[in-house]
Amino acid sequence: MALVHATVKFLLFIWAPMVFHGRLVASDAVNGTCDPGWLQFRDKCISFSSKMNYENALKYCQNIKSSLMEIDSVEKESFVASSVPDSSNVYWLGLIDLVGNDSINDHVWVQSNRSVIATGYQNWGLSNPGKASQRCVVLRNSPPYQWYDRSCDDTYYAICEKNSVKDIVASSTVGYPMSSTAGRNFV
Ligand SMILES: [Ca+2]
Repeated sequence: MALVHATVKFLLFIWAPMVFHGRLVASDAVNGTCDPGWLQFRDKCISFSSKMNYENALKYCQNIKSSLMEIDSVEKESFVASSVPDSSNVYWLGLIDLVGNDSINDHVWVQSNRSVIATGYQNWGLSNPGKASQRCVVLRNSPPYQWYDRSCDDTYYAICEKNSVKDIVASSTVGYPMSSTAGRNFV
């Protein structure tokens, strides 16, 4: 019995770090990683700017290899809402009214060129979008956080996002050594 116990203990000692390591690698392969200073939500990296008008917000995000935020799920919106530097501030989203008539159909996400209908998620504030002259859209904690149309000349904070970096080497090692013969031979 003592020998069995010792063997089990030895195997646990050897395998535990491998299992842990395996999960870490698998998680990174799915969601990737973000540069320092960027927040991570699933496979997206998120950053906030200083105050600027809409045109400059678009340029600001482009200059740091990103795009103005697209919100296509309540989970993503909840993450952003809980991550903003100041909940009393107002934040530009990457959503614009292409036509300028307040029709929901004409609101398009600049990052993906998808209409707000196509993404299947909307969270407009009461009576919004409500002014044809206001063709840009913000996320504002009214509360709760909802979407409001605003003049593109106004100055608010941009939310930029970009895809995470996925490590090709890490991806290729998923499953090792848990399912590999080499791993068993090693033990
Ligand atoms: Ca409008």
